[in-house]
Amino acid sequence: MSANLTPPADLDVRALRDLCEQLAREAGALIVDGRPDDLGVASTKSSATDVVTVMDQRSQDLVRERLAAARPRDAFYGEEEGGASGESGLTWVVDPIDGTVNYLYGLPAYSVSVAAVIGDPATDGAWRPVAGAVVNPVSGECYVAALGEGATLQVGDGPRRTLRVAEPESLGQTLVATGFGYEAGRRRWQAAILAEVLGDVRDIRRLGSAALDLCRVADGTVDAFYERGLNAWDLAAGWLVVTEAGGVVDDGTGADPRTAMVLAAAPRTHAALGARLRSAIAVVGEGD
Ligand code: LIP
Repeated sequence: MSANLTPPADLDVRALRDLCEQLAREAGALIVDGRPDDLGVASTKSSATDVVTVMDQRSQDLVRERLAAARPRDAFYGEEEGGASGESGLTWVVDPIDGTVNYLYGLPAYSVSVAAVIGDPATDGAWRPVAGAVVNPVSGECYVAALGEGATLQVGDGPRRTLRVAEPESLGQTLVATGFGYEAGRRRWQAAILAEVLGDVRDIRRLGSAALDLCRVADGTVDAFYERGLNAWDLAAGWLVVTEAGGVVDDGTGADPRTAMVLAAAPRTHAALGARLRSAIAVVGEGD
């Protein structure tokens, strides 16, 4: 039975959003200002290219410490070591550096993603974001959203701009962001799907941070995003930023987005790209 994902009536989603923003900004500042000159690979996870740096762990430790003080009854679910159960029904889902390879190489496309979700992605399949923030600490872009409250982008100290997804005229005019996994066999499947789709869209962009890819759908700097292999921490905040900007985010079949597939776009574009992806998968095969 899926968990009850209706937020409690007294849940202050605006306060949760503000806390997401505060934590994402603070952790973003840490990973830029505290980056060691000799930054290297501290360890690897699913493959030799799935890297962790000391700053991934330091960023997550900072966010977790702040949450332990501010929200001690909530659960915590982060990309790096150190999850924790809770009893409030709310879980904080954190990617301390989304786009770690970009961070390691010094490519300025990485982010800190912090979200508050109803349910617990660590223990059951059903969960939904109610507040989130994604910060690119190099560009100064700060995307925030709260359930029913819209989504905004602030760059540096500039004004907060309300976000609305773009709706291109056709699939052939659609600029599509996507990403590739750390496991070679998954990348081969992703490349085969892309080979099927590429001729039917405007072009693709591969930025290297799913959280930022999702936010770019919300701000209209890309028209759509899809990727197989994302985890809750890549997805949680960006999912809400897109839906609060008028977009659709699901697994390509109408169910909640999950590791098998995340597809995000304005409604008509979502339907067209979803159909094209399904036909591509019918040709290439389901993959793993
Ligand atoms: C990354 C995602 C990206 C995906 C990479 C990786 P990480 O997250 O944001 O979209 O293509 O394979 O999963 O590992 O940098 O947190």
